[in-house]
Amino acid sequence: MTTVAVKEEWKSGTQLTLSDYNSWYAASVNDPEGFWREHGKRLDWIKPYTKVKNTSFAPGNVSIKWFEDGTLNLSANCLDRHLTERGDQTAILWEGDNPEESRAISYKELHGDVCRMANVLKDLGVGRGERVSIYMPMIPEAAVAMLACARIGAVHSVVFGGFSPDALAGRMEGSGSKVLVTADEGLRAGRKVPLKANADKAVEIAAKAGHTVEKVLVVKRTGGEIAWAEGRDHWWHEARERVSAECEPEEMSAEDPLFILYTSGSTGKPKGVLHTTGGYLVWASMTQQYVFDMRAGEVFWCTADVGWVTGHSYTVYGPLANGGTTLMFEGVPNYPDAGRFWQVVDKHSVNVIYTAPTAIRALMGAGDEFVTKSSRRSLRLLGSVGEPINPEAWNWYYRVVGEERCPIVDTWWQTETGGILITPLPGAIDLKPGSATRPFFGVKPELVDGEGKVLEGATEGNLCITDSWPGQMRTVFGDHERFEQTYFSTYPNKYFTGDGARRDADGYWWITGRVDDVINVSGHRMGTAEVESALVSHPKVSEAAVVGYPHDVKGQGIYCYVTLMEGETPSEELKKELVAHVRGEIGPIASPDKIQFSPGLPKTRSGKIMRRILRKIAEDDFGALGDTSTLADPAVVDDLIDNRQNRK
Ligand code: 6R9
Repeated sequence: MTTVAVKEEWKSGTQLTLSDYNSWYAASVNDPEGFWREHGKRLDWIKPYTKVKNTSFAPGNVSIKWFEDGTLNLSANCLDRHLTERGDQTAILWEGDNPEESRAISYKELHGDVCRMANVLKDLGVGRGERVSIYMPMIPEAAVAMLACARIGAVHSVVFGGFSPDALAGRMEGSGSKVLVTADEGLRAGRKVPLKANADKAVEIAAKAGHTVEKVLVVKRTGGEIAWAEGRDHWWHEARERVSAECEPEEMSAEDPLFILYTSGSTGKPKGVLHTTGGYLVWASMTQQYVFDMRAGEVFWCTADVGWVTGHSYTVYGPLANGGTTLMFEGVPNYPDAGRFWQVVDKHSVNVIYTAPTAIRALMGAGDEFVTKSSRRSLRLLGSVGEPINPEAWNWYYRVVGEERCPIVDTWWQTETGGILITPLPGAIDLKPGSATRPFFGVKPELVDGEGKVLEGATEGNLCITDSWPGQMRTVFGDHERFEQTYFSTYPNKYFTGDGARRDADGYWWITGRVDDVINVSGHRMGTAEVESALVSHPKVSEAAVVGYPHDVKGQGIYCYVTLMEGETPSEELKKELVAHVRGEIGPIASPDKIQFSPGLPKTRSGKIMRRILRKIAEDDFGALGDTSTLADPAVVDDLIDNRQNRK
């Protein structure tokens, strides 16, 4: 694959050069203590830290603390400290689902809104350290709610608005949220999303499980009909009139929890990834500045929903911590048509767009004309995140969208890492389509084989990180043992990412995808175990095995092998019923793409389903099934293949 060398016009004078990158990187790994002592100063601390790094990946004693004796408030860092210099500058530029609707909110206004929401939350009984769930559409009030929690020292748990009532209930229970912030309805591609109705159901489901949600704060978005529980439900637009627009920020310790975000793993229920205040914000703001070469007065657009970590770090916290203008988009890439992204870019003179390969592939499929009829002159940098970007999509993004003017930053990271870990710095690092290139400051990636042996040179293996960085997650909420077990037990003394990667002869990193039972569907993480448990909760299903398979637009699609109960008959109707069932249990993002009824599943004699084989069959790769000798009943495989071939 050809390298795209740094172009002269990518260098800005504010950005680091390659030699800066090299010397900063060396300093960051040789003397992390000294490096971060200096860079932690990018935040406003109430009480400056004297301790910098106190971290251990040792088995049985994993403990991660950064800047631990410092105190600060995150919302003051994102708002108050910008007021004198840029109080009237737009902080949030909101573009509605409807192309006629947009709003610009200045730092001053945002500060007032956040203070009001903070006071309302206090009136609803929220105190320091308590959890608040946020189930919102992409409207500015979602960011206001997050910042308001941070202001009063409450811990937010944002739940993606596309999740089902069941999923929301589980997350409210898991985080112990007594207060929920939601909206009457969301709006996506002209269709209404019944958020409050879902929230009502979720509160009921949680109540049955013994968890009481005491208060629901409701933002009016569409004005649609909703049910109302007197005493429990409160309108935001009414409550805000009763409180002051000033709210003193709470002084928080750097290691006080900031947020919980649930994410899928390879086993069991989603984990509550916990991030704390100081290290997280140092990481979000520093990566925001250097990866996107942030420049004053620019408009930065991260297309991710605030329900995902990318929306936390790069729609809300990174841009605001640095005093930038962040664009928040309520809609979808192909509504009213596949030119929407580029219309928004032109309308708001967007300088940097940060989106996912799945969106790029979908727009690429719609044809170049949707792109070429826009100007896009304002764009100078393109970002990609969420899944590996195939070189074809990379090239289209580079050539057609960016007209070879704009560098692409392919950024690899995870909910667990808080922010970007492997990425090019534009203007410094030559690009290779499909490679996330080089580690960010302080990040020490390593490749190991299945036994944990460290692999050197140009090679491929399992991706680990050998030392802590400030943005790293601190624990799984309420379950530190699961944290250690999940991330630090496979390869002792290292953080295991769950991804596979290749390092080439130039030291560039190429992420190859998950090596565990997590699949990546349109950039959304999905545990195959979650989809399986949704399927088997249907009364007609006795067993299910779910794997990913290559999908042109989504990256991976969801392929389900389903064994029915005795006496049930496979049918197209039943397939539809199962798809609807999974959507109801988890949400539309978990919709199965293919269901294959399978009277038997390939199992080892100890009863373990051999997913390796199921993956191959789903990929139509029948010749490469590998060793099937350990199967309890090898004939099952032939049946599955016959079935697959007949049904295509
Ligand atoms: C930020 C985010 C994390 C998983 C991660 C990996 C995949 C993310 C990627 C990428 C290749 C990239 N991933 N960025 N793979 N290249 N640039 O997406 O967090 O939702 O937790 O997903 O996404 O597999 O392990 P999250």
